[in-house]
Amino acid sequence: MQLIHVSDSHLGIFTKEYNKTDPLTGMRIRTEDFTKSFLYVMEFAVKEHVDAVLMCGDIFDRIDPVNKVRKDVLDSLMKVTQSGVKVVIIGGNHDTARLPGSASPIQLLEHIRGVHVFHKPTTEPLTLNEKNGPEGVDIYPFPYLPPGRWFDYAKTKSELRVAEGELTYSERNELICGAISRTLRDTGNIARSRGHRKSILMMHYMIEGSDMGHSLDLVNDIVIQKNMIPFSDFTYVACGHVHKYQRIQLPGKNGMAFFSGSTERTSFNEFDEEKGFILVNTDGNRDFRTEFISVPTRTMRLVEVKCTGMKNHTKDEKDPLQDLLKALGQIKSRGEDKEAIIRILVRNATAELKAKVNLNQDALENLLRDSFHWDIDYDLKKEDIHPSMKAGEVFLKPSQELERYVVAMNKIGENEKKRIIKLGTKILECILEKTGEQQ
Ligand SMILES: [Mn+2]
Repeated sequence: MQLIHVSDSHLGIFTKEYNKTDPLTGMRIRTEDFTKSFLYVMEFAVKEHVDAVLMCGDIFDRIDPVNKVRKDVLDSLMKVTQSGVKVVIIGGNHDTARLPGSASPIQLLEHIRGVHVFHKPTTEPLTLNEKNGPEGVDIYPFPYLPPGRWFDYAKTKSELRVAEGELTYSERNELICGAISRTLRDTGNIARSRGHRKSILMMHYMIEGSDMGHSLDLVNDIVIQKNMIPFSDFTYVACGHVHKYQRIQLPGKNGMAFFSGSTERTSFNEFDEEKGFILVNTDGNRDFRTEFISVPTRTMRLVEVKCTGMKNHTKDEKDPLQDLLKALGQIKSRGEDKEAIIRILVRNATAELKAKVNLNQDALENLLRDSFHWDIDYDLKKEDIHPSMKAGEVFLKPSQELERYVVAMNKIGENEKKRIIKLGTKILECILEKTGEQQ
């Protein structure tokens, strides 16, 4: 039997920094990138005649995706299921409603024949059978639930007497983790009671020890401790939530949990991560064979430029702005800028270079005009990070600051510069005279 394990397609995502729209359709290009990656996986499923696609949470980036995204997902799931491929969907933190009475966008998909949606935990397995063969596998869905809703599962008769507000943060946390742990154990017990059937646990949670990549937004999350997963009761543990593809060793000989990772990069933090899904082959006795299949995505490129300091530079010293422009020119000549998201990271930068770049935005813009988006980040020299620490050195007198600023300007002639400095200094003198300060 062949299965696809995929997660975190984050359809409908909208990021402020990459907000270009397609002039023909009016649609946001970056949002469409995510749809394209998702459709690539769906087309693969149809082409390779897999038996099922397991979607481990966060298909949608938000609880209220736009209609275009809903339609794209509905259309593609219709196509996939009509070709005989089953689809199992669990909720993630992005596409699960916070309020118990509200609805999640994945619930719209459960009306498609061949699609199974789980937006709350259940110990009841779903049996999937091979399209053209005798094999079958039990699926145990363990979707994401907001912490507040886990609290309801935690309530026992004695706990009910304690109002939620009377609990401390750690008491509340303990109850939630206890509820998750208990539900996972019950699920494992059911799997074991069904004998030696092949079984898959699908979940959308971070696991202790998972590599979050450079992503920092998962810091305050519920973390499943490794010993909470009754891994020996499952043949395969399919996880979503963490965006970097990885396998996690669980205690014991064969214990292993897999994160397929996201299908596109949700932020620049993921720039160096390969994106894709896992093709799972259930043939064989106990262990499943897995293969990571990558999905085409938009290139994110980090361009690191090392600049020599400009402070007190003499005429013989190289101009760091020229270093930067030269590095970008090389990227361009290799065609690496085309349609890419580029971040320039200037190492060893000075506040002075930063000011110079700001004054030469159009030169950079012109060089990188074939890119999809570019921005610039500075790894400032230590003394330039906290100028107030060295007030005497870095914070010059107003007239000196003005002179330094004007001298660094590019498109102004020397005589003009002298005139600006002269006039500016006069203005500063007047101001300082009035406020009673010494120039
Ligand atoms: Mn998630």
